Amino acid sequence: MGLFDFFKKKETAPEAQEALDKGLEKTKEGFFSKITKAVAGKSTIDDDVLDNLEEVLVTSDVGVSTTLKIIDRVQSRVAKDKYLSTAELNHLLRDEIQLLLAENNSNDFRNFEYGQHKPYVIMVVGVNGVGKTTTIGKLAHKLKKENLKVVLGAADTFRAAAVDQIKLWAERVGVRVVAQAMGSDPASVAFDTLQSAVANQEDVVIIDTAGRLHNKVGLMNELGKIKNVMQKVVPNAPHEILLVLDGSTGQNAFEQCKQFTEATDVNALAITKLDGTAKGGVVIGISDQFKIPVKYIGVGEKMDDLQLFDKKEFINSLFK
Ligand SMILES: Nc1nc2c(ncn2[C@@H]2O[C@H](COP(=O)(O)OP(=O)(O)O)[C@@H](O)[C@H]2O)c(=O)[nH]1
Ligand SMILES: [Mg+2]
Repeated sequence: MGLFDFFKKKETAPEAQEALDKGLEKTKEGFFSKITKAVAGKSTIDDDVLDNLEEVLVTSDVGVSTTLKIIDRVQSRVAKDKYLSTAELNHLLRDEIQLLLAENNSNDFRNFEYGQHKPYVIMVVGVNGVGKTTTIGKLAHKLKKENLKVVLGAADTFRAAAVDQIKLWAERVGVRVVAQAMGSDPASVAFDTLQSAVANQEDVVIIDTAGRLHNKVGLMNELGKIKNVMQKVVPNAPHEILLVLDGSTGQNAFEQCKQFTEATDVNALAITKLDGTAKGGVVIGISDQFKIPVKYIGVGEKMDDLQLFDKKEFINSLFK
């Protein structure tokens, strides 16, 4: 298998499917109980049902603009195939959401130029607590299982606990980590990490960062400095700027996505904590509204609970 063929492989292993189904349980429960209420006493999909459906989607954190697009699509289907029964609503919704996402976000993660860079450098950004370090640990585990040599950079030097936490993950997973003392310059940690990765011929570098969203300029400067220093070692690094969003925060995740994409060139998203929330609809809205692919989803706290995101599988699982 080539260096990054792993990313191109579809993750349809039964365990992964099961973990996805389980991870989306709470979202499903919330969503379908609301839909059941929305169609109560109705046999066909009429304007009342559509109004209720709109409310269901908005309250499931799909976001207003994506909800309106979905309702529009359902409405045209209903206009075309008159007297659609409410029993057909679930399938109709599933199909229209899948079509919407396929049209609006063709820029899928499989199109990134993986194999071409060694080391492949990933800079992980996002506010404090969203799951950056955990996602890094899980991702390192995945890559290591594919026999890739991975090194982590502890560039969240803001809190002592952050450095300890990434060291702990590195130990559990069995990969190398480069760290300095708490309070040291994050850019210097990133520099050291890249330099040693080149010297050791490692395949993937994953740099953790502090999630301080003081203001846009501050964030831009902080991340810009880390990027500049990296480029002294690997000219086109970072190849991936992975923004981590906490799926359980619903609309806040949209807001953070907006702010980070304005501050830096985010080119991949990870949405975490879908297992603990009924707000999984956020993945649909974010996939639709930002032209940046959701690359990973987190469905639990354990090492194996990170999945490559596949729009079609995700929606299928939601409507299963
Ligand atoms: N249930 C669940 N918890 C998660 C997931 N990802 C991260 N967490 C938890 O979220 C908390 C914050 O994670 P952490 O990686 O420290 O966030 P960071 O501050 O962005 O680095 C930790 O308790 C993690 O175990 C996930 O996919 N599911
Ligand atoms: Mg952290």
